[in-house]
Amino acid sequence: SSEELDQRIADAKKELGHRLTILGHHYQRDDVIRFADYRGDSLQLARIAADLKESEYVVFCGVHFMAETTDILTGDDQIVILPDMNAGCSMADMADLEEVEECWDVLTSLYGDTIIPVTYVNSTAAIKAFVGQHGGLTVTSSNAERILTYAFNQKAKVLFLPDQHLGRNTGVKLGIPLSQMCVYDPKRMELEFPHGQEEPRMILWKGHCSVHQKFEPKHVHQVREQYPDIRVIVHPECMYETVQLADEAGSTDYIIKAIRKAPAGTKWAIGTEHNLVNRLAQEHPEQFIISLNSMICPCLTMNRIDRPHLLRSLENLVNGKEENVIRVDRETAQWAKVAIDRMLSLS
Ligand code: CIZ
Ligand code: SF4
Repeated sequence: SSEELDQRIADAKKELGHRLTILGHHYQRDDVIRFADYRGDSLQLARIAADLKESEYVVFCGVHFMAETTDILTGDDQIVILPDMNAGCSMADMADLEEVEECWDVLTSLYGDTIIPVTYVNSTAAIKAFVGQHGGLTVTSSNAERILTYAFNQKAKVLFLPDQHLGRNTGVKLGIPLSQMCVYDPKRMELEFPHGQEEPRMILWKGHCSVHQKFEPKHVHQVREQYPDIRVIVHPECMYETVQLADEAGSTDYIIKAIRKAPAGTKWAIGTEHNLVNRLAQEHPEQFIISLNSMICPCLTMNRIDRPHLLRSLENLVNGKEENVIRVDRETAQWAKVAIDRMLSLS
């Protein structure tokens, strides 16, 4: 039964005591995140883990690339476990190393040594390592403007991986016209110039988040028609046209803080993952909160981490069995860490 499951998870957690830390991403289900010692976005969680020297095990309730980042930052100090190995990220999976190497060849043959690669932290460790090896760095949705500004001080052009939307939205904020952005399609190994063939300053990888892509301009028009005084707030993984129509756009942390500090009675339509929107609505009964898209927009892979998977991971550890360990090979980890550390030193 449901109570039994909760009880067994609590018991296993208690038995492991300080040897265990459970991390929970904001997009996790309510019934899982309840058991997390810490909640946060992907980078906050990895940094928390790196500071927790006392625990042997980190059970990461989130998706694969986040567990990798946690392993990269904790090094040999902790063993990182992902309760379901199928909890991937469709966006991270849109850029694999071979494709990025091909792209790099195409770009360097066209533009020589004028490009710096930048990758959103929502990418595999292999891509972060590639970026680290080629003089680049990682970004998150909360520091993208600062990091891109730095990148453009290094080189004339930026290759932005793997989310075209975060890349485009941030570039526009920095004043780069759409006509100076092109899109690299890894399937066709070709550059696309949707806004005219000017010399590009940003080359956007043709990747996206399947969840945030579901928030469209028509949804902004619909909620405003229904609630004329509503504020629309979206994540910058949403498409450019949606972000332009919204009142505000920002990272998960930005959205949470905006809701917290708004006067009671503010009406909000939020364009981000369903579990987080739902939780914000529960935690803030003093606000009126709906999803920007009335169809439920969950991250299916985040939702793969359910109580049975969490329980299995914990009971395995109680029995001395380490299953679903996420360990990035040390060479990849070392270069990925170079890319992450460059970002952290600027944050
Ligand atoms: O969309 C995601 O997966 C986000 C915002 C992750 C994170 O925590 O950076
Ligand atoms: Fe990946 Fe999107 Fe899910 Fe985030 S919400 S883990 S970017 S698929």
